[in-house]
Amino acid sequence: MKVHRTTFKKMSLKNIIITKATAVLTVIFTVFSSMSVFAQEVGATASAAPAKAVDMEPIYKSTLFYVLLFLLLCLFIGIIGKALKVYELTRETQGKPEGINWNKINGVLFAAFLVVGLYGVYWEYTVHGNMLLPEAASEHGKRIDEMFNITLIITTIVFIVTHIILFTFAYIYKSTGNRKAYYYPHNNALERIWTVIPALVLTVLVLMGFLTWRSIFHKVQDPNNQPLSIEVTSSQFQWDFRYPGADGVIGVKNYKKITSINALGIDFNDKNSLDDQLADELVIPVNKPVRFVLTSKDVLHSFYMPHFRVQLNTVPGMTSYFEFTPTITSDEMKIKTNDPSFKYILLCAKICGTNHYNMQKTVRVVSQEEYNAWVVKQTTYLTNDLRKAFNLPIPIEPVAVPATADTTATKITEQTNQLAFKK
Ligand SMILES: [Cu+2]
Repeated sequence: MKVHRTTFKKMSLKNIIITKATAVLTVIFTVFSSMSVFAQEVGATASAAPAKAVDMEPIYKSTLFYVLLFLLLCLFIGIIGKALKVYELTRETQGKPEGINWNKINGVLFAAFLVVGLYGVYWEYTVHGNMLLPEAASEHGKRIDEMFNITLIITTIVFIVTHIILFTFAYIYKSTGNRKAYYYPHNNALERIWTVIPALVLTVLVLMGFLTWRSIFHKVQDPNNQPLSIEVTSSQFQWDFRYPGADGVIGVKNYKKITSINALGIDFNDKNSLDDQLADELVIPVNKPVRFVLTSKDVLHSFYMPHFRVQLNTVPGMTSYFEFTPTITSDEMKIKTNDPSFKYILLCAKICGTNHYNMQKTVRVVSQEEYNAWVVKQTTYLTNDLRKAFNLPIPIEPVAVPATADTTATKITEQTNQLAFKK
């Protein structure tokens, strides 16, 4: 029987050593492989734009430094543990009482952890709390912020109270050898209290979330203030914006119509498409509802405008909608945030591929007059080449021809560039 147990012990020790070695090797392998992938990508980008060559040596060096530092720390802790063990065993063989009161040390560590931890929470709330987004720049955003704040207040109170109780009890009631633990297996009243109170609080929070969600996604439209529709097409790695033109309606599109000159696959057999406009930046009028029609050409992307508290996935093969009303213009926000370079931004919030981080666009919220002046200057999507492709009559407009031809040229170069980049 004894022999059996020793073999079992040896086996498990061996297993532990093997597992630890495997774990360390896995970490090192992962770090180096991800670093080399990163290096390749940086190399690819660097070759695309030779001016920006990135020196990888400092990155390798610093990673190696931290890996070695970590291994050294493990070794150091191991040595201290062994030294203490030897000390304890020596005292035991000499018949002396235990030299180190571990219960006391653990109790003090618990108390210290409480103080340091609570200070950490305070630091986090003040230092990083200052980096929070400015006030919501949309109608529904205020409701989302309210909900966020209520949840944060409740969870903070619960967090602080429970942690004070937990660590104080661990300190006060540490084992001293004079006390015996009180056997207290069950109390129905306590069970009821700590089941009912969280259930009630969570029900209120979930209901609030549900009602807020409904108010955002099931809006009753005001006939006197109809929303402006803007179509957003996401692809790796860009956003394309289509404005509805004078008729206020965005035309139909169909992926089967995608060609080298019709990157979005717009169907010009639909009359509503004829006056649709392309825009390079997102400009929206203040205090007017904007209805974003969201689609994706390749993978999942996420339409994310943090200042308006807007985020929704764009999904290939389906259309999703997000309607909201911006309430603060870009200029007003510059004054409110005391930052003359303030810009609203649109980001992709899905890790959609290697150049995901490049999917950033500026959003401008302007007055209705400024918007009207801006929108008439935007080019129409329909070019003469597209007119030919869809058998539409080509108007004789000497001024418009070079401008439209130019847009087509840029579109095609853009696409060729992207193809070259993918290779
Ligand atoms: Cu994306």
